Amino acid sequence: MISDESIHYHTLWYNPFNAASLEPRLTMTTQQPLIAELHATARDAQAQIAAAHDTGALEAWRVEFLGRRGRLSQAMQKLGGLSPEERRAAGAEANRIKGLLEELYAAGQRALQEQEAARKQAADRLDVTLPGRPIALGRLHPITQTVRDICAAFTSMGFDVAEGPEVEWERYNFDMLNIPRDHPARDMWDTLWIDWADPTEEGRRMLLRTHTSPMQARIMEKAKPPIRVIVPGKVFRHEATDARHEWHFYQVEGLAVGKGITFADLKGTLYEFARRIFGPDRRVRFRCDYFPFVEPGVDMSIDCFLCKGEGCRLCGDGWIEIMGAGMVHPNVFKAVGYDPEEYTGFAFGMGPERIAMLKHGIDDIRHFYANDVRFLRQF
Ligand code: FA5
Repeated sequence: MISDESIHYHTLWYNPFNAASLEPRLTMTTQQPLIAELHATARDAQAQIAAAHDTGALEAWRVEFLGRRGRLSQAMQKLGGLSPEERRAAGAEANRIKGLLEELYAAGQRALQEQEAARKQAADRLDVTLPGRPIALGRLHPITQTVRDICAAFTSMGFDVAEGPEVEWERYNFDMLNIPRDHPARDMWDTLWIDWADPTEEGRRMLLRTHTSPMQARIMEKAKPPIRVIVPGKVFRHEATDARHEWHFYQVEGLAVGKGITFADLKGTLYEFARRIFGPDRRVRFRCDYFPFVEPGVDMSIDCFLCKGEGCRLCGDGWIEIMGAGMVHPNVFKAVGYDPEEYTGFAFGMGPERIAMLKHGIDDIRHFYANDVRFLRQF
């Protein structure tokens, strides 16, 4: 806020009648009564304007000294009663005083304008000492964190990371993986088809990929062994949901191809992966399973965190399946132009949601995509 002192200061600063400027300008003072009256008017004007702290007071000052019936006017009316010589001298002095009073009035106006501007500035002032509003920091979704952990476990074992399309051709999702059209194994994946087929090529139908395995064919089609790669990505199935099943979820595919790769390499790699993700105390189970693109095929399960392997509503038999795996089928090698006599390899496909459930003790997969921040904030 601007103080009274500073108004006073401003007024004086512009005041042509201040101590420095007033005296020399009144050196023409004579004993002529009208001139004496004019000088008294000027002194009073100067003294009173310092107290004009608002527009009302300044206007009152103007009316009193410069108004039509003000003191200067009244003094000037007396000029008519003077002799011509006295009138000339007093008239000149009256005009000079008038000029000085007008300057004084203008200075007062400027002072009030500055006061108003300063008041506005003070009112609008930004208080930089107030603490700022905290920026709400987001965090990675638990599944993103899990996918990254899985990728880190495999990259540290020498695997590369690749990604592929979520909208896929039937050829890569099924045909090249040893699942021809009308093969009953297609029923293993309830498929969401895209209502579009390539009219130039018979059988080129589109779908939302049901697993990340089509990337096995895409990668082998382009690259030559040795291959060691993992493929994280989203997959989609036309499936009813329950505590362990979503209709859209992530998978991380793995593929290793080279000369002399055996089932022992597959087991060793996956044991090491389980040790890195779950620690050494978790139990791992391999069971024979069927996938058309591997031979032999297995699934890998981890003991259930909820019932500690006893069997419960979440797991059923005490184990939660986290991935399918096996040795790459010779027909898949043939489909991509590899000689199955020369190369062998293993492949696996795991579900990060299931892994996150096991790691964090989450009893329903649907929590991950319900997007309830109270749930998500815990990770
Ligand atoms: C496959 O999708 C095969 N492509 C995996 C594979 C790759 C086998 C390479 C052999 C060689 P499966 O349908 O079992 O397999 O799915 C693999 C994993 O995905 C499961 O073990 C499970 O962890 C996860 N998964 C499967 N269905 C769902 C679902 N509806 N919701 C959440 N996770 C699922």
